[in-house]
Amino acid sequence: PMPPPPPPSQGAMATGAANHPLPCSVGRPKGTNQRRRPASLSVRASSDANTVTLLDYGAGNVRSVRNAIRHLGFNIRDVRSPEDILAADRLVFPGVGAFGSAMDVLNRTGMADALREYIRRDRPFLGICLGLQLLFDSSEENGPVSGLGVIPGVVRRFDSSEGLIVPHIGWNALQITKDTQLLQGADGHHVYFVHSYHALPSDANRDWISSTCNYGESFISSISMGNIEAVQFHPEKSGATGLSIFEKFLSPNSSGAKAPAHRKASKLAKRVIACLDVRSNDNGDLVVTKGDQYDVRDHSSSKEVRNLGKPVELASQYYIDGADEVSFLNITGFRAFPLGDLPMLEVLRCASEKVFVPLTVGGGIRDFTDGSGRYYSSLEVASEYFRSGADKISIGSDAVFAAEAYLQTGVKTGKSSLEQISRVYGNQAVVVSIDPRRVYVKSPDEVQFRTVKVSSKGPLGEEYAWYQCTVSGGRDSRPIGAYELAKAVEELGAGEILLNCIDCDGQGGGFDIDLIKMVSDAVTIPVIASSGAGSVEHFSEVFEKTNASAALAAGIFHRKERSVDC
Ligand code: 1PR
Repeated sequence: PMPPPPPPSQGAMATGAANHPLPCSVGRPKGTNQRRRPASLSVRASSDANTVTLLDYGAGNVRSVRNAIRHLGFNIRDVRSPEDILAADRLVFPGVGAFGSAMDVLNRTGMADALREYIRRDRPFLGICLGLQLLFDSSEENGPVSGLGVIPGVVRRFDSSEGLIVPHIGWNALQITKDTQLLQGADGHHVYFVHSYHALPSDANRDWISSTCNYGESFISSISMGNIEAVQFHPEKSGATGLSIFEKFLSPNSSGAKAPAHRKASKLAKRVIACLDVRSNDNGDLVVTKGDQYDVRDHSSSKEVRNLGKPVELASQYYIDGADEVSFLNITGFRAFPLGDLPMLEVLRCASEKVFVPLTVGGGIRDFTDGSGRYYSSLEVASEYFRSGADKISIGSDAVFAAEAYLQTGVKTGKSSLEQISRVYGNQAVVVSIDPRRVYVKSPDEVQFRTVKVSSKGPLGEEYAWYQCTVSGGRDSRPIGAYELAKAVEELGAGEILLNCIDCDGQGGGFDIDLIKMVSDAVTIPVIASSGAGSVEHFSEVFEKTNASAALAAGIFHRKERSVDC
């Protein structure tokens, strides 16, 4: 589930208000059947109508939920003790991390009993993602593990044995099964899901279900009973539709913000991702830039880094234009240590206050020892990105080295950045970015790597090509192909692959269909097609001809040739 948890060293109790060192100049428009009895708990005085209580049990980053609540004009009171739960007027519970560790914390702190009691009293409650799953009897996740036991049923993993892509990541349609205020007008709307586990409808829990969603099979996307609501999707990351749902919970008399007209398809939608390559220019300002085949310097005599605008402004614009996700790639992160890169962290903090769809950030995620000899693990680097507002992180160079080592030894050491981060944060939070270059060959026998028969022959009439991976932003080529890398990183715990192609980058001539088909047929995790979009037809083509789950583009949006929602 999203958002992901931080490293275990962070401690287990409520974290209090999100750390928020610098203000961003952001406008904030206003916008039962209890089955177990808890131990007795006293109740404190209750709060004012504009304050919502947030159960952040310290297992992860709930910055996005906080940002959405504040954006809708509400204050947040953090739960610090079980009594705070019982004193709440309105409780939001964005469960994060794995089911078992969440239940451990809730049981150990007495919050599990307080939650059961709060729910038994039918007090206003909104569970999000794991916050829905925990209401059930138990989960298979690293288990079986017992849940809160409020709703009958077992939470199970999606079955990927028939090729279903797991995690279920992306925008999928709600099918409303019960008339509730929360989901009024949301039938058929797409909302953002990211999860590998789900609860299934049954006779025993039928009365609870307020909507279902279809992914491989029909699963429970929300429940509603009296004042108890919970959703499997992320309203805080579901754009205007999600904010409208959230607002209906926060101020029940509102009709919610205006949600966009609903999209008709009733299956997982293909995503369109706006990408911002970010780096410091020669004056030291962090700018959005864009390369041609990864060369971001002007071809004029000045050779300056191309400056296409300010990162937060552009990200906000693409969100408003309808991007399904926004990615920031810190393209020189491989040089400098990103924790020293405070402007980039500040960009993330500010963007996450304005952008209510998933944010991915990549660049420089690796173990690192700084000039003073201080060692930072890649997990610390990733944690800093998550804390600053990222929903997913993307690893480039370091994943190539990890895959090479794995393919050489056949041993998963568990120590690579990819393995560590996906173990702690869940694989849905870890994207691997691949930067390959096409290498033509006359025959597949010429190389040990997987080749494709290319649609357009090479300069010497070659009919085949393999795709050689690179590191450090295309500067160094490595002895591994994109196909081999993709398979290896899937095994090491990647949740998604961002598949670039240096030859096509910035050219506007279309995606490399041969490459994308080869890789998206080879793995069962989602593949994001990237590089080369120059027209609307290029997006249609890549979705028709390959198994890509999403398409990412940069130049076409920066040049304003097309708006994201075209
Ligand atoms: O290796 O973990 O530090 O990560 C570095 C990250 O920065 C990688 O994800 C790598 O792809 C990216 N990167 C490094 N150098 C460059 C560069 O351009 N010089 N940008 C770079 C990669 C490629 C795309 C681009 C698409 C779409 N950018 O993400 O946005 O090709 O472009 P288009 O639609 O204009 O064709 P690490």
